[in-house]
Amino acid sequence: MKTIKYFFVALMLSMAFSSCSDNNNDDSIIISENPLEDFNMLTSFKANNHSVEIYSEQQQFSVGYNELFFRIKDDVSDSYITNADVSWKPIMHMTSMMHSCPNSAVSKTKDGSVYTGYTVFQMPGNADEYWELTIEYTVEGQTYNATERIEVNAPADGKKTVNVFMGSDDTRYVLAMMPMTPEVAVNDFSAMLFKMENMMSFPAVENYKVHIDPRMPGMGNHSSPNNEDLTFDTSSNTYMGKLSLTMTGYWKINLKVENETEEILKGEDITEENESSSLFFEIEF
Ligand SMILES: [Cu+2]
Repeated sequence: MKTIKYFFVALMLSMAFSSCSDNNNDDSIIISENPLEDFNMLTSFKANNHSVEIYSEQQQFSVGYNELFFRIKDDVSDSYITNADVSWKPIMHMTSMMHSCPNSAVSKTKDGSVYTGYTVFQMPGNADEYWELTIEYTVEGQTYNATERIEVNAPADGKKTVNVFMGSDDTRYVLAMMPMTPEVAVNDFSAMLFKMENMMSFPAVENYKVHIDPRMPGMGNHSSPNNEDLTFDTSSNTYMGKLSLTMTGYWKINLKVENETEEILKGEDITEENESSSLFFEIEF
């Protein structure tokens, strides 16, 4: 979100400057600058005489957490629809079943034509199985649907940033790492945890705890000092903690998920005999 906020500030500043310049050539006023031009357009598709354009900072729809931005253009008037009521539903069509994934509600940004939300794809598509995104939007009392197949790929670097697991409470969970830019430092680190209520519903889980134990398997499985386990933050709905990375290279962040009654639902301690937890994220930088 930071990037887009800065971008809007920059856009407003540029408009302020252009409006108080002496240049009285009104043609120079840019009416329809794309507020998402610094982002990558992942797909664009047509339905109901509208074009739906989906953007991200990422290069592709990727397994794991995806923050997405989109606009809906009225192709007849060639203008973007502002302040529509929008919702969405990602569905994966597998050979034997269909399922959704954790995803947020869609919210409006400061630019009325830009809508945003996140999805956590827990698996990639393949030759026979694919994801489909349905966007439902209401404009002037009329509700439209637009559905398109999307390509969800494994992360380009092959690193694990999402875990789907069965807890010892016989509940299935999805645990996703939030994007970060790792540095040799004590980094802010966060994750989101969802319960798989059924194939279509993945409510966020609050007030659990995610223990972290980062290790470098290639270097005697050493750890690092000053890590902080992830605890639930109500304002962001994420689990936040500190990840200490003492050098560049490959790190395996071993995890344990603990519920409200301090019971470990999944994950193991790292010991001489056990060098890895069954639950982990990976970072290489
Ligand atoms: Cu699937």
